[in-house]
Amino acid sequence: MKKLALHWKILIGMVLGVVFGFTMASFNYQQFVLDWVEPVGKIFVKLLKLIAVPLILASLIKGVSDLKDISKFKNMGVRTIFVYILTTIIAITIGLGLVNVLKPGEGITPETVTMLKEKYATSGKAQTILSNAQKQAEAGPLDFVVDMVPDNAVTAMSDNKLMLQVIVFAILLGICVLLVPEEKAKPLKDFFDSLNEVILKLVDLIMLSAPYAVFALLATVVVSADDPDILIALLKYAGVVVLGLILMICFYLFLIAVYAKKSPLWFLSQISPAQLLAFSTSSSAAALPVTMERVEEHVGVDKEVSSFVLPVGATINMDGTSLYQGVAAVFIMQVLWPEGLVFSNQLMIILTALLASIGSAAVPGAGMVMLVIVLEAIGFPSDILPIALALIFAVDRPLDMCRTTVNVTGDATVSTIVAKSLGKLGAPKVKNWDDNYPKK
Ligand code: DAS
Repeated sequence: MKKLALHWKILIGMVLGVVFGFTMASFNYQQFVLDWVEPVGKIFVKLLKLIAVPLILASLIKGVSDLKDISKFKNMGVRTIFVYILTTIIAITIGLGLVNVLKPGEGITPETVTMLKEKYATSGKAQTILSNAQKQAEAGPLDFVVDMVPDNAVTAMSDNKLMLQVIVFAILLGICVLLVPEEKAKPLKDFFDSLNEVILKLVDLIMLSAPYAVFALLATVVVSADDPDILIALLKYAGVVVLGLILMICFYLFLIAVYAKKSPLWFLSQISPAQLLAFSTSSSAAALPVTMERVEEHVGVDKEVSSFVLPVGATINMDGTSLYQGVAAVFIMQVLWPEGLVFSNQLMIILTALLASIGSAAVPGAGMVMLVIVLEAIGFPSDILPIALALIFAVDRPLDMCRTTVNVTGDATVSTIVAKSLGKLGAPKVKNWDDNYPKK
C-alpha cells in the first residue's frame, strides 16, 4: 500500500486528538490529558524550537555568503520588506472591512459582558497580558531597533524571542564571509553548509513524530477549552476573524498563481505540514524549521532567498495576527466603546496593527499582548482594558492557531514570490513527500 503522505498523517493525528479530547472531557478526565498527554506535545514544540536558532544561523550565513555580491542581498532585502508590509496592510484592511460590515459586536448582550468580566477580567492571564503589554508600551519608538542588535551572540541564540538578534548576527557574519578572501572564508562556509544539511535532516527526523505530537497538542487544546456557552456567544466574532483569514489565504493563492505561476493547490500541498504544525503549536517559531524545509525542498525556493525571507518573516511578518488585531479592536469598541468607532481610529488601527504585528513574538498568544498596544493607541479607556481582554479571551487560543497558520502561509508565499522575482525559484529538490525521511 502506498505510504500515506506526512500531511495526511498529521491531519489524522489532529482529528483523533480532537475526538480524544472531547471524549476525555465528557468523562471528566481532563486532568489525565494534562498530566499524561500534554507533555508529548510540549516535548515536540521544544525540539522544534531547539533547532530553530541553529538552522537560522546556518542557513542564513550560507544563504548570504552564497550571494555573489552584497547588492543582491540589498535588493532581496528591500523587495522582501516591501512585500511584507504590503501584505500586512492588505490583511488589516480585509479585517477592518469585514468587522465594520458584519458588526459582530452588536450581538453581545450586557449579560454576556458581565459573565465574561466576572470570569476573566481579574484572571491572572488577563493581568499577565496587560503587564506584558505595558512593558511594550513603555518602550521608545526605536527601542525595537535597538533590541534587534545582539550584544552577546550566545544569549541571542539562547532565547527564541531574540530571533531577530540571531538574524542580525547571521547577516553580519554572512556579509563578512562574502568580504574576506575566498580561501579564508571557505572552511567557515563549508562548516555552515554541512551544519545546514544536518539540521534539515534533524527536522525530517523530528517530523516523524509529528502525527503523535499534534494528537497531544489538539487533545490538550480541547480539554482546556472554555464552557461552550461562552464560545457560542463569541461565535460571530470568531467567525469574522476566520472568514478574514480564509480570504487572506485566497489572496496568497492568487499571488502564487499570478506571480509565481505555480498551481495554488500544489503549493498548498507542498507547505501543508508547516501549516498544520503552525495550527497545532500556535507558534511561527516552532513551525519555522519545517516551513524552511518545505519551502526549500518541496517548493523549490533557493536557499539564498528562503534562508533570509522565512526567518525574517517568522518574526516580523504576521498577516494573520494583524488581521485579527484589526477585527478584535473594532469588535471590542462595538461592545464597550462605540464612541471610539470613528474613521480616524480605523486608520490608526491600520498603522498600529502593522507595527504591533511586527513587534509580536512568534509564540502563542503574542498577538493578544500587542492588541493592547493597538487599543491604547486609539485612546481606548485603560480602566476597561481588562474587560476588553476578557471579552475575547475564551476564543483566543483557537483563533491563535488559525492566525499563526496564516502567518506561516504568508511567509511561504512571499518567499516564493521574491524568489520568482529574482529568478531563484527552481524545481523542487524532493519529488515525493517521503524522499526526505529516513527509510525504515
Ligand atoms: N502565535 C503567534 C505566532 O506564532 C501569532 C499570534 O499570537 O498572533 O505567529
